[in-house]
Amino acid sequence: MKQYLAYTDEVSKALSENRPVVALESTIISHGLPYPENVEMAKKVEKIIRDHGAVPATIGIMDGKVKIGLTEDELEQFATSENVHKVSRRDFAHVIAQKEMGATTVAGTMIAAELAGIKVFATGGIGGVHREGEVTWDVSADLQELAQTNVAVVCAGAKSILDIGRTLEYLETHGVPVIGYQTDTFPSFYSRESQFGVDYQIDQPEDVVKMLQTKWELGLNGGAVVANPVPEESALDFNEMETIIQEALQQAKEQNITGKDVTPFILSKVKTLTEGKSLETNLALVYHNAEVAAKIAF
Ligand code: PSU
Ligand code: MN
Repeated sequence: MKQYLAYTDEVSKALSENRPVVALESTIISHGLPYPENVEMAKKVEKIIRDHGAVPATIGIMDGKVKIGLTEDELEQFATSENVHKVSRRDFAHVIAQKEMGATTVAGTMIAAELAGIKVFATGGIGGVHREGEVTWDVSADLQELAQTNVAVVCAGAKSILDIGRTLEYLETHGVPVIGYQTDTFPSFYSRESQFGVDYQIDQPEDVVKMLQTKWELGLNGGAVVANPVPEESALDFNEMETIIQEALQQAKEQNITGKDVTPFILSKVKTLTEGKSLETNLALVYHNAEVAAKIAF
């Protein structure tokens, strides 16, 4: 397995010295945000993690290797290249075998993080059960990865483009704990609230660590969701977002967008419909998640 992993010096040193490392995904760079905001985000997120005493490991696939940590030049390539696959579990082996470029989703990044021995991962929001998922069966592979892979994902909840209730049901069925970091409400990405609660509110990073260590020492495999609401000053109104999301979903339907194109399509429509406000919120919540993940990393 080791022959497929390639570390940057910074990450390899941190891991060998048992220092805290935070994994970061690359789908958000290649398919989640527009250029140049994507590369600015990628660099700033790494800086925030370093400023909070941990080492960032942005994960992506290139040259037949899973890169655990990317150089600035590689970040730029993920931000600008046209031919970057969106890599979830099912795509992982093919993209490595063909030596193509692959941006890892939450699921793909969790796989890589576990292989590298990284326990904490920061992102924007997880994928989930899509609205009308009972008809389309569109359920993100992120959920099944959380069911089986031992990595904690710090995120701003699940976007209300999804069916949040069914997403939480799926996680419950698969035994994935949903922790509210300093909140008892499951956040909906752009907003701090939703109609749903969390399983447990935990207020201190060291108590999140205790819970994760206990889970994994007990052999209870699988990940955990650490839901961290977007900072108040950057949050958008839940009801306003609902209207905009309805519109974006309608356009996706009319244009027959399916499969892995659904999430990027809706994100970009929401950005247009909010005149860029959603992009600012998206960046703010990613930065906040990076900070909290750096505090939790162990
Ligand atoms: N949420 C975001 N931005 C993103 C994604 C989710 O706010 O870019 C990406 C993540 O990489 C996530 C993926 O793992 O979308 C889920 O895609 P799908 O629904 O196709 O599984
Ligand atoms: Mn999907």
